[in-house]
Amino acid sequence: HAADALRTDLMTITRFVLNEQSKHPESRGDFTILLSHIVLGCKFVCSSVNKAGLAKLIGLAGETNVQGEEQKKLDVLSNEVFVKALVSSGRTSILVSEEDEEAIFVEAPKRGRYCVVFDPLDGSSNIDCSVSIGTIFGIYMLKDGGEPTLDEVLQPGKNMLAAGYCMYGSSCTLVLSTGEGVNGFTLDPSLGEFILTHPDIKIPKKGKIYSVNEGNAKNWDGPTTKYVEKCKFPTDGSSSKSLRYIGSMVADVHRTLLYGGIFLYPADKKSPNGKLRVLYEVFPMSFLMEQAGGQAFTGKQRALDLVPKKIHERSPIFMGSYDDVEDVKALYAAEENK
Ligand code: P6P
Repeated sequence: HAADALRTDLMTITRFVLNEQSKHPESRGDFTILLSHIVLGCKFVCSSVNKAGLAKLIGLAGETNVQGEEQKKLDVLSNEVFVKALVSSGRTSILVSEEDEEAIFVEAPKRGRYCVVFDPLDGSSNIDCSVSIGTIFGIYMLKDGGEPTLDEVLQPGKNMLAAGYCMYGSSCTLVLSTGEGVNGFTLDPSLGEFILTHPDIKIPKKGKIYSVNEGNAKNWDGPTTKYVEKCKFPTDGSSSKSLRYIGSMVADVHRTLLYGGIFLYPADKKSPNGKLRVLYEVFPMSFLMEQAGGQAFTGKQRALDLVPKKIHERSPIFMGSYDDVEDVKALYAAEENK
């Protein structure tokens, strides 16, 4: 009966968020409505990503529409879906998307109390070889009721109310934190519902995997070079770490969150601020790592303490198991004290 009870007592993401909402009696349910629109966007992208290969290979009707328009690139399509879903939710005032150079200010009648920063399809260069890709998002509350300005989204990541990602891989998995731990949900395509499959995710305190693009090694700074060296040739008698690098942030971070270890995209001589974007890659993933008991460091400070000055600003990042990031921090501190 227990198995039956489990099967019939479906903890969907909507029910989960409503439970969270019930802990805040003052809540008006706006956040729940906002999240339901983000979830809708993820379901759409999941369906499009899964069809993309087929559409491309066998020229399904979707490839060019009746007006003979070229099929939109999947990341452009995904962006349009998320922007429309978020604006129509009536709960947002400012949107920052990796796909749009300028922030989107929602028209007055449709405005709400939240700002959403997102990468609608991160890692989209990996679509053609069917490597997992994902949507990454973070949610801020408007600081004050006035006319929304860009300052409302140039907040440190520690001010985020929620963050998450949806990974489009062998299954469609949505990992979410609303500030009280991290939970993972898997899309059941037969129901069209995200079901709680990974309750209360905690990252192992120390891991056996490091994840970095070794091809950039010649341009790394001293502490990063020393750290990677330690992973490969440990001097404390421990065994070497394994290298796992997929090149799609959502996939590399998801593996790190579940298995432990460290994901790093350091600064290098060519890109002194690294490659990953602060608002919609570094902050949401750092938020999740801290909520899961790990940490995230930029080489100079706690990642979530960064105050971005521009919406597409980049930062170096070291994130994952608490002890592994501590090792990186010690090497940067030693460099500082030279
Ligand atoms: P590199 C994908 O293009 C992306 O933005 C992230 O998803 C990924 O972690 C990173 O870039 C990979 O960059 O330079 O190693 O190919």
